[in-house]
Amino acid sequence: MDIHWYPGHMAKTRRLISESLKLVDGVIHLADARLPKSSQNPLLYELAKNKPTLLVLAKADLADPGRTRAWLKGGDTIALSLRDNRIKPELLAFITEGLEKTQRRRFIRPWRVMVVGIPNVGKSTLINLLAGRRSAKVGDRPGITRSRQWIKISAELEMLDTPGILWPKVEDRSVSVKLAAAGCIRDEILPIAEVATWLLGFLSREYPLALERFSGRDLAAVAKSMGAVSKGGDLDLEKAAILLLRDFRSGRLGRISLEGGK
Ligand SMILES: Nc1nc2c(ncn2[C@@H]2O[C@H](COP(=O)(O)OP(=O)(O)O)[C@@H](O)[C@H]2O)c(=O)[nH]1
Ligand SMILES: [Mg+2]
Repeated sequence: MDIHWYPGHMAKTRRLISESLKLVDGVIHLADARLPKSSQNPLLYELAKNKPTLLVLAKADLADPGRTRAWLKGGDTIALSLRDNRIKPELLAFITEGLEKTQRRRFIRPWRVMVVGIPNVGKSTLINLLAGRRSAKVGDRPGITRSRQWIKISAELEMLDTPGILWPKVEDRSVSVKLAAAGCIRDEILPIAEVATWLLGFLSREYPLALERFSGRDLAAVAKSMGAVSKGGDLDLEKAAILLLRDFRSGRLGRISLEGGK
């Protein structure tokens, strides 16, 4: 395995999430629509085995709509763009209806939920969207802080103000490279040129149109087309990799999924 996590950190995160889970009626497991499987951490289903878990896929605006549709088929999942405020009623209905299906309604207080997901999937964005103000803290910290607070979302729903942060589950290099390309693991963890080269190979096979504006399908061609040149005049492959990944992550290469149905 190429990626090292610190067991102490993982144990602490796990414990903090478990503690928070005791307080809620259900969990929103937030994952990324561009990699709906690899951006989940199945550990959550183990930690939350007694709690209904609702899967929400964010960043659907960046994902391939056909693949997202195929992936959602028959499942109890929703895919949406958290950058679009108009999805709020749909998301609220998905959460409350999802909870109502699994347990008897508690009339004494609103449903209580928490958001859990790997870094950068959109947890803070989701909390801010539902809370209607900038209430979630920006910047990740492992697990949940001690000073937990409930945010009132509606008459029926309250949410913990701090999300649970799980580390990505990396099974092998084929998963880690996808997570890296999507920005779900830090760029320092895998060599960026390797990630960009993998992405170029994937795009040439699956989304060749995305590469049309480059003169070829390797990093050197990307460097040439994007003007990534060092002071000495050599092609700067590292810079080309950074620019390519930036364009992929922002959707400038088109709506692309790295996995999912077809
Ligand atoms: N395009 C797009 N970007 C999103 C979406 N959700 C979150 N983001 C962006 O993804 C980045 C990480 O979001 P953040 O909420 O901080 O993730 P967190 O680490 O899980 O809390 C931010 O730049 C968000 O603006 C989405 O649905 N679509
Ligand atoms: Mg956050």
